[in-house]
Amino acid sequence: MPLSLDDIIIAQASANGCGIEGILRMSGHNALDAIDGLFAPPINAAEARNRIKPMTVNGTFTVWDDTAPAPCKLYFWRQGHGYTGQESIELHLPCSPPILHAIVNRLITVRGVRLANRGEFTLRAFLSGKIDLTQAEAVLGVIDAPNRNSVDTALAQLAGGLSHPLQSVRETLISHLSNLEAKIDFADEPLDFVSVNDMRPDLQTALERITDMNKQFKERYLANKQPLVVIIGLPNAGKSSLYNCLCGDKALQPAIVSDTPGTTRDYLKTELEIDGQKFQLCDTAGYTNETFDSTDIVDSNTIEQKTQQKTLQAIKQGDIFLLCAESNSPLTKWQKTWLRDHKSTTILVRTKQDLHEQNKQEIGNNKTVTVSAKTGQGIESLQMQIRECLQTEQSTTLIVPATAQRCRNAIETSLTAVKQCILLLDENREESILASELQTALNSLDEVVGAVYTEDVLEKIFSKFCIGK
Ligand SMILES: Nc1nc2c(ncn2[C@@H]2O[C@H](COP(=O)(O)OP(=O)(O)OP(=O)(O)O)[C@@H](O)[C@H]2O)c(=O)[nH]1
Ligand SMILES: [Mg+2]
Repeated sequence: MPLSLDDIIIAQASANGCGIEGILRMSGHNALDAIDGLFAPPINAAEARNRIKPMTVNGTFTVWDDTAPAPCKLYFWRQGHGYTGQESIELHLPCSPPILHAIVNRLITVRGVRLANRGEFTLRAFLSGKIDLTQAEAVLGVIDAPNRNSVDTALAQLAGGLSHPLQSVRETLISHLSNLEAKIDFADEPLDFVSVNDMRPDLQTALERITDMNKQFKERYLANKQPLVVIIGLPNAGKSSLYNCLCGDKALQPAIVSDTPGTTRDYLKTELEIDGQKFQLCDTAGYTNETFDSTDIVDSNTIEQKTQQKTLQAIKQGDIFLLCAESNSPLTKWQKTWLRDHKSTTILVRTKQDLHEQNKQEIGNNKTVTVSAKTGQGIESLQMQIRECLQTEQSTTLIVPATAQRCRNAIETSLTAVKQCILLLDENREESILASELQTALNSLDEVVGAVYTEDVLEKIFSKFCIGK
């Protein structure tokens, strides 16, 4: 993929085949000179390049010297004003494939113009600083959008929905990083620097913005993959019975149900669909206080430990959770904490309703459903709650899939680094350590907007475009 902005590129921007209008698009330094003598009336290039507004001229284009010229409308944008940020032209002609091909050939063979590569117009817009990488991906998002929601998302991103907050956070980080570096470099000088503590409110705002972006990235990720709904709860809470009930005849194999606590050891998964909304349902082994307290998956040998590891694994991948607790049981400490921390993604399922007349009072404002896997009571209402939960998680997605895929880890890294920097600030740690965290956060955000990039990354992004975009 050529990264040079020097040569003039051309491509057909309208669809192939016959139609009412065919569009040829050109971009590059002094692109207007390439059609000199072919477009009539002649354009005064110096005058055109002085105009602030784009110029439109109705005229003709000499396609073949021995034939009458074709009617042609010319649009001209001077340097810095068009889509690519370069001098650009569009020729709107009758949509006749022989005419369009002949003009392209003529300009290539005798005027030194080059055929554009896939996405090269958008690549130039990026290289000349007109748009950042997230906006370039949004262009592709608009072209590829399968439905109205996707178009809305892509247009919002193209309009700067992601670029503006990113830019503001980057400016904050750059300003504090340079302040810290100046303090380190001129530690012995009697200079007046901004106090390190003054960084705190700015970093807190930056953290909130990155957290919000990170949430959007996660939501897009969820929208792209089939969401995983995980059933969790204490041993014997009725999880496997609920799993079998929700799966009906869809499960390849039903989960084993027994009154011995700890029956389920491994986890089972089945693909289900509620009103067209697809997801995977996963049954897990009983989740205990000990599992909840262990911060990560540790090496373990006993069957119990291995079982708990499996549950932790499923939870890590889960998007929505059905926390099962028997209707008459008080909630344990971890269940209360879980419900508080996963409010929007957890449905509290009170099980075995047929056995208990009185249900326990619920806490907080978590979504709750009381069910009986034995009689089927409440199952339909639970299905509706699951569908609603999945839809809420997906409807707020503001990021096009390509950006989410490329940048998810980078946003996460910057989030961790800014968090860490605030912690270190509270511990009064030295400037060099704070600076290192800020640098990490900034590097990751630079990757997202494309302030730093490799040719491989650009190749990957722009090769997905069509020629002419
Ligand atoms: N009456 C009644 N019994 C139920 C209901 N749901 C589950 N049970 C019984 O409760 C016991 C435990 O059910 P399971 O579904 O195996 O519970 P679990 O949470 O998967 O248990 P572990 O896999 O051991 O963690 C079994 O004897 C079930 O028959 C229900 O809605 N009504
Ligand atoms: Mg079970």
